[in-house]
Amino acid sequence: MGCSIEKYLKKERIAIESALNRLLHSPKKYPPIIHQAMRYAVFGKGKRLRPILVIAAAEACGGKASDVLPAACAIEMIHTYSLIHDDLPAIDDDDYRRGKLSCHKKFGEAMAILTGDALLTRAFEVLSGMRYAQDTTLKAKIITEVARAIGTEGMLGGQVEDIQSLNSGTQAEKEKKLVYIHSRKTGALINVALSVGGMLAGASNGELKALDKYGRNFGLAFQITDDILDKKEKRKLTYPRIYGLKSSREKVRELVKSAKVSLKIFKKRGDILKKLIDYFVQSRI
Ligand code: GRG
Repeated sequence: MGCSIEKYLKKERIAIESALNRLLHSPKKYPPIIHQAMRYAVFGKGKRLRPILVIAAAEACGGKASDVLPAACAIEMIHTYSLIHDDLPAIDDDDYRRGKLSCHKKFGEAMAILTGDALLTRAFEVLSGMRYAQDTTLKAKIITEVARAIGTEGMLGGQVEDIQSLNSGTQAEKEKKLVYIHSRKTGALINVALSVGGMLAGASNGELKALDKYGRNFGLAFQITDDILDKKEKRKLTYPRIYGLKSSREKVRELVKSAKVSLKIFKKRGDILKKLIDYFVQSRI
């Protein structure tokens, strides 16, 4: 695809946001407060990285963006749920998210917990209702993979370890723990976004393996970049804290390089995925 990445992102973000608007209940639907809170949290200044990865992966495998939009929106709903719960006083205690008050600051803690639950539930309802995935075995596989990626073996497990992590042990032990946390807390959803896009587009095993490799490198590089840029980082265990900024930037560059190598199988169709890692990771450090 020979278009600039900014144009591509603008076009896909418009498509994603209008699909989210269709897939989320009306703010007037009873009980209105929960539907208003769900929309409040979803329609902030989000980058829409994960749904864009669903679309780009599908396109790299010969699929169409319009066919994967509901799945892309489901992934964004799950991501938004994780942010709402992460911001709660009991976890990260953040007052602002996506350029405005965090969900619990706007709607209260109880409603924010329920809003996260509601988005998670709605995401699976959307995945189960996907009309374009005629193959019910494939649909079940996708639902299982998403559930696994965000459960205790994935995103939730990473979050648990992150909350408990201590800055102790040897460098090697700390790095092992960091990779465990990042590959689950941040990486698992990024990875499953790519594989859902690929699976819906009928990707071959080789293509799915390539997306997995790209996703692993992308997820880790994205999290290290976030930690490099986040001056208010409260966690004890981060790459910059263990290795310093210079080595962390070097690590990001290595991961980006490896991610791009894994895209060879897609030839020209992998160009957008290449541009995405440059845009969301490489160009930010
Ligand atoms: C389920 C209790 C419970 C908690 C979930 C896993 C989790 C807690 C939270 C993950 C949220 C988080 C802060 C992950 C770190 C990864 C990260 C950099 C998230 C922000 O993603 P962006 O930058 O955000 O893509 P936008 O707003 O652009 O979508």
